[in-house]
Amino acid sequence: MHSIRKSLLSVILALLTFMAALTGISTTSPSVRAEEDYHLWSQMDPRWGNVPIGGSTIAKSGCLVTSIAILAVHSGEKDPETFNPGTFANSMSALGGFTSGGAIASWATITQVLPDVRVVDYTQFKSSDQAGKAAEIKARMDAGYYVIVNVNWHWVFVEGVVGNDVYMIDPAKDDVLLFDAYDNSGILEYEVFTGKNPPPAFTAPGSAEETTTTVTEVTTTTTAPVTTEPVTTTTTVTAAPDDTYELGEYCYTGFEPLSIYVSDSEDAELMAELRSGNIVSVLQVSDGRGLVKINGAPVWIDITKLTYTGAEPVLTAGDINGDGSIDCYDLALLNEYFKSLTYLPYGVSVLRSCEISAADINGDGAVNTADVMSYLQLICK
Ligand SMILES: [Ca+2]
Ligand SMILES: [Ca+2]
Repeated sequence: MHSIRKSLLSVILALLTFMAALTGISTTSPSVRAEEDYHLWSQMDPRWGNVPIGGSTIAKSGCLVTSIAILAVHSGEKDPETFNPGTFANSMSALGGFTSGGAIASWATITQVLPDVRVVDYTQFKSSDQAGKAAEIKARMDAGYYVIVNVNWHWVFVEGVVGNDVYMIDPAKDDVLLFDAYDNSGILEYEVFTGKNPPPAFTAPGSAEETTTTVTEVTTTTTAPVTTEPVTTTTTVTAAPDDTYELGEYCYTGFEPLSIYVSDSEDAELMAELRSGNIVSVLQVSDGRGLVKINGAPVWIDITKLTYTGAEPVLTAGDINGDGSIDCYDLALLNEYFKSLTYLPYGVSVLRSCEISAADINGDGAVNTADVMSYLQLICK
């Protein structure tokens, strides 16, 4: 089963890599910086470009390492005079933090090196257009988090959002506007991090010369209150009747993982952890708790922490995100679904059941390699 999933992932990876080549992720020439300004940090910088990460180097595979190093300085945890992508990579390597391919082996290792930096979410964009994606990033940053965006497997640090413009620090390019430098079709995923301090006020470069509208938007950005995680269903419902809650699919939207234990006893075994965006199916409700089945075993969880997904939309075959077209966004969701099968227990999913049904693009009742091939034929024609 795993080998099937692996081969599926390989096919999707190959396609997306091909698309990345089309959209032109390029590298810039190495350059020595006169002053230590982390805004200019490049993964190709000769001071650390050859520093090994697993079997690779920062220059070859260190875009995420460089982006996280930028985050550590930008958020006030580290001083750029004594810390940079090279020192960060060496600290990670000392803890076995990289795979042989140069990927970060475990998010926890990042936090061992940078105690204030923690991965709290890794997710697909829900929106398919620039405005929607910019709004998603801004919402996370207004909530006090940092965002690093994945563009066709290349990672860039987001410094701020003004209107629909997403300003980035790109380890491989000098460009600052995300959607000018990269095609929207490749901007599909992002990772959310904590930092020592919330994102500092951001002013778009040259904004003094911009229009009044833009300046107003900057003001909105800089004065937005920093809030804690937006758990939307934390109200006490002990006294609420059970018919308050519908039976059906619920989504967990909190940033912190929600632990599910086998029972209420203090030494109960951890059964699963729900992450933001995970879907569970509630079969029964009692005393503010919902009965779900995880790996076939019934367990009660706090339904007040979950959000009812509502009635199922009617989705046409192939259109997983229901935006009316069948494209790489749907294929990316299918990719995410296949990946999730390797780490989520049965009963927890990244997709709603209606979305899984829509992923069965050839309508044979199963979601598998044949559907991936159908997507590839449709998208590549
Ligand atoms: Ca779609
Ligand atoms: Ca199928």
